[in-house]
Amino acid sequence: MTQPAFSVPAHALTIAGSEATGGAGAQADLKTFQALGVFGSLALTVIVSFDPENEWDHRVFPLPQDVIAQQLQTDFAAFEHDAVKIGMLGSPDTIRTVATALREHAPKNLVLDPVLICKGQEPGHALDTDQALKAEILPLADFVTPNHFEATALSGMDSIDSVEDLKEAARRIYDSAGAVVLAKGGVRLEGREAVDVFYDGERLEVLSAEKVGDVPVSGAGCSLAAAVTAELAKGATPFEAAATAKEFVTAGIRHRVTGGSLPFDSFWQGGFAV
Ligand code: PXL
Repeated sequence: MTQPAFSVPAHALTIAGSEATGGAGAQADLKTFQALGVFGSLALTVIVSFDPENEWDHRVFPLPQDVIAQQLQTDFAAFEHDAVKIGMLGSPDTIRTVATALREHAPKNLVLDPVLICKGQEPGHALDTDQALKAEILPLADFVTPNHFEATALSGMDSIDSVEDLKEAARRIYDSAGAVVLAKGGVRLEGREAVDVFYDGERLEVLSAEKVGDVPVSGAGCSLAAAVTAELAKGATPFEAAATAKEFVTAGIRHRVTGGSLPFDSFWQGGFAV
């Protein structure tokens, strides 16, 4: 009889929100883990459903704290994760619940995508949540992936208008948080290249790729952080993880999903394999 071929893939957990269309959030994270050969677990924090009758505005339904805590209990009891990603937490209560579990289990390779706002939301709509994220989760993170807006907020800079500004933001965030930083300029900085800055306290690197269009693609940020998480889970160094994640994101944006009724395109994790 043929022996079954057991697999022992690297294992990553995402603590994130559901985004019903599948472009962003936990769906993007799990698809990214799978595309990069990593087994994924999920603890769901909120359920987001864009409202098609109200300009696809965000409807955010937070899950009860005991439901979130129980998922974390299950996930941490089930596996020793090689890396953990934090996506949308959504409220100060959830931030406390998640921080408690993280302090108790101290997972390796904690990657924070500091989701302060999503496309279509106003900056500063939930300052208490932003502050709780900074106070309770950021100090636990090993790696943080702020976008242009988040890098401005976390660095305390007035604005980020150039690659030099983005480098300065990455340095400031590293100095205050002690986590490796991959700060994303994306389409927000002028020029033909989409530029991200990596800084680990010693090595400052600019990662760039030619821009594909000039509007953000839903799920690109989630997928970048998830790709960093997957690569760290497999044993990559932080810089190797950032470089592969940049390639993964460039491919997913190039192969973006268009054609539905949404007012934006969606990231395609299948693009990397094409
Ligand atoms: O892209 C940020 C993001 C993260 N997580 C969830 C989201 C979004 C944006 O829509 O809905 C659940």
